[in-house]
Amino acid sequence: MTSSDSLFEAAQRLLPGGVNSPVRAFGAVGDRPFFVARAAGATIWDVDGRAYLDFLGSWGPLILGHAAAPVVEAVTEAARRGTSYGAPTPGEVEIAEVISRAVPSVEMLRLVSSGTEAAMSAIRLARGATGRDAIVKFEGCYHGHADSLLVKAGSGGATFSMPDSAGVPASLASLTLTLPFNDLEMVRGILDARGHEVAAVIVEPVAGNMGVVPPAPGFLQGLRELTRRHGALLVFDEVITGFRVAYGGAQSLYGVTPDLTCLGKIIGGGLPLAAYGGRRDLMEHVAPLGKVYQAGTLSGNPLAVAAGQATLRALADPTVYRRLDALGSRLAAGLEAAAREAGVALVVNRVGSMLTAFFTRRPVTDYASAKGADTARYAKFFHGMLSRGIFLAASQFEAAFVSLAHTEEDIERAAEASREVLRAL
Ligand code: KE4
Repeated sequence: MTSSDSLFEAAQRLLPGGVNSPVRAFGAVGDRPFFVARAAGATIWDVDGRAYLDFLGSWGPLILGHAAAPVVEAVTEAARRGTSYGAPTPGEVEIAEVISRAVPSVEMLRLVSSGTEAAMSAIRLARGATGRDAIVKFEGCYHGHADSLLVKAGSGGATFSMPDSAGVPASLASLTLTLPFNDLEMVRGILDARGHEVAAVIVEPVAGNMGVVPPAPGFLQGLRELTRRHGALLVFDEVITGFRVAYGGAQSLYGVTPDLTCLGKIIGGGLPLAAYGGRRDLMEHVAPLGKVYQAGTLSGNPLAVAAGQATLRALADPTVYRRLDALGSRLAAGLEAAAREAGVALVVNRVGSMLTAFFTRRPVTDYASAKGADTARYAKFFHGMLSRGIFLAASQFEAAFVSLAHTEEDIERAAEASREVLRAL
């Protein structure tokens, strides 16, 4: 069996950094990645036969766990009927109905193949519908790698401290105004001064890409009021939080209705499916109905839709979110107790089943305070947990996720491992 090391050597000759997405390279924790052979439930096995309890869940999509039976059956069945047609299918209508019922602000939507495409298209739509060019985003929030949004981004951008990517024209970046997350007064100031230029304010309603940072009380409501006052659109990037923090997403949890919503990850159940949608009067600007062009060969792909339908069907059971929250709460409490016992400064931010343990003693409420965390300590923690068979995000500035495949015993095992690792830090 080819080992992870030999695979990584070969991969580096053909793929930049040996990976197809930067954060997978383990660069931020100073290591080389393992290569996955297979996964089932909450466990991943690498090509060298090592097993890991998985708290990454493919960066969020795997809320049912790996190879969930309903998903595997649905995808297998769909594949037998063909994989892509370039023509509409019943599943696209069915999943659109499920999403619109779950997230009522999404009166109309367009399926795409990645969260990047969803956010990029939502921004183009906002600009096309308002006739304005400027957008506001928040430092540390990540909305995929479209040029306009790869400015002071989180996730890989935060990890590698390259907030502004090479290749993004300054002329374009200058149309993106970035503000500190949770700072409503700064938003008020910018919109009072330049609100007439702003097409949209885009925000992760619960930030996941600087590590998990919940919205301060009133922050989202404030964004809603300020954007409405200035005729700017409010775009919730719920690629992580959609169907994660609640069946109706963060907008249902916090009671704030955006004009447009981006979805991804969970709605594809681990296959490439994402969406942008919202007010009907806005979505009617999208081609072929309107003049905002967006297209995709594999948009609404039948296999991805089948995986998404099976996943959303399982999440329609309201008890699942109580279970996800209970498991997430136990994991957070376990980490906090272990840190107290070891005398290690640790702040755990959590919303439901998404959480981040920051190696800092200060509250983490925005990008600046997140960046104050001790990333070297996080790297040691990551390695200590990995050597005990617990797989976390290979970066301090990402989220850990609990799935419905995790058991109380899994959580206890992770908490026990953290006790050992934090003691040894
Ligand atoms: P994708 O293009 O990676 O499907 O989605 C981009 C995106 C958009 N919005 C939010 C809130 C996101 O979190 C993401 C992608 N998240 C990262 C990690 N947090 C994906 C992991 C990766 O880049 O490999």
